[in-house]
Amino acid sequence: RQHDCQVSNIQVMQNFDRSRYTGRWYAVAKKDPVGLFLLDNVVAQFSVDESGKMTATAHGRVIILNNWEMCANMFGTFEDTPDPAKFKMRYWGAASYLQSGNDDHWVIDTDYDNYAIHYSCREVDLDGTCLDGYSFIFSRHPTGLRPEDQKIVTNKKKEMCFLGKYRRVGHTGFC
Ligand code: ODT
Repeated sequence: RQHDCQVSNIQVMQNFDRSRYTGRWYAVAKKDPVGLFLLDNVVAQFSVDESGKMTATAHGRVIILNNWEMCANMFGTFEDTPDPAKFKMRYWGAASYLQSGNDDHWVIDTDYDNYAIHYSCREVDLDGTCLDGYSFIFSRHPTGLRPEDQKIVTNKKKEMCFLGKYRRVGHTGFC
């Protein structure tokens, strides 16, 4: 039941605390959606505003118009849902030709100080599994995940049915 790949059965972070989640997160791995956007050098910065709403900025290397490489500066606002770890993320770019949209944004697991696991399913199939989704593995450390966090992350990749679908996200200083 836990690994039946039903999007609605995927467990998310219990008692998610958005204020402990604030600050910088370095993407270390990513499962791409159809029509991937952010390639590498991806860093997200989460904040909580005066009214308690979560917001974020992110940057990353992208290639647009087939061959133009640039650093995309992105913004996101998060709409709360009844589950404290599940949000709707409205996002847009600093420039109009960058991607924009409204995605689910789920925090699957985090210890707040070292690792975080994000999940978004853009399209749920008729059988309840995810047809088009993406996921970021984040670290507080630009150098990557600590060895002790790696098995937690591997287990969660299995639960999300994304095991084997991630690629490493490098940090080369491009952005
Ligand atoms: O890169 C892709 O292929 C799809 C992802 C595009 C969404 C990027 C929007 C970022 C908006 C600012 C929010 C930052 C928070 C990021 C945390 C997780 C990933 C969206």
